[in-house]
Amino acid sequence: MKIFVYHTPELTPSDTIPECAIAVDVLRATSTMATVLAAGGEAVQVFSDLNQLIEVSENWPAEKRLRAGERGGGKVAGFDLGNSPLDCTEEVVEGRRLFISTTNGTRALQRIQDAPIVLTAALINREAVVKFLLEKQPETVWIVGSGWEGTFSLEDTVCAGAIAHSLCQQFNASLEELAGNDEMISAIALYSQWQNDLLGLLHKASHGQRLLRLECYEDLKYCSQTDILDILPIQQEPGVLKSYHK
Ligand code: 3SL
Repeated sequence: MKIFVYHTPELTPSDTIPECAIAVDVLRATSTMATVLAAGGEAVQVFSDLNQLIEVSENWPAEKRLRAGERGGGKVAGFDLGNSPLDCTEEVVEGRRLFISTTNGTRALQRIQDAPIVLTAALINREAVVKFLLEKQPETVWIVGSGWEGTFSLEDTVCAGAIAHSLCQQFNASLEELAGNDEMISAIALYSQWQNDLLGLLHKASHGQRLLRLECYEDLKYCSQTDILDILPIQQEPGVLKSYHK
């Protein structure tokens, strides 16, 4: 297995596709997706365009759908939800499909949606992702950070490092054996430095600061936890993610 880390979707090569691609948006899209499926959501369907989301979800029974829209960290007017994982309780999401559009996370997913295996990862479901990779052993894995409008984000790269770090340990493999690019090694270095204070790192991150200005302190706290959900969102058809079962 070779693991490649890309800090943003824009940095992924356009002439090849990996066997397995993983989208990461710790703050907060992929944390929300894992939370929705863990709380019994039927599926998560992602859109980059808000109008298209409304159009497609119109064909779904109203009591079985939820529309979530985020722009600039805030909830889009007229939508049921914004992008806070804390709003996705069992009571709200059970048996329903979440139609969601966010600034960066949904764009990252769309960039990788042609890979044979597409997963989403966050710190909260990191180990579920690692378990899957150990079981399937895909030859090439891309871990793609969503970043913020094309730029690097600490929280996505630290999550990529958390996944790669656990894989190295559990494979009992050296960095050179697993590293597909230098970014993978630097992601592990970032994780190694911050693994005991991930909330501290999220507070320093520029998007963490943006969310703190929007009073989303509890979201940062929730998203900074590691391995609390044994759930793996996996793409079933382009743009539609369900929970993986063996
Ligand atoms: O950029 C995204 O996709 C979002 O996750 C951003 S936010 O955390 O909802 O502001």
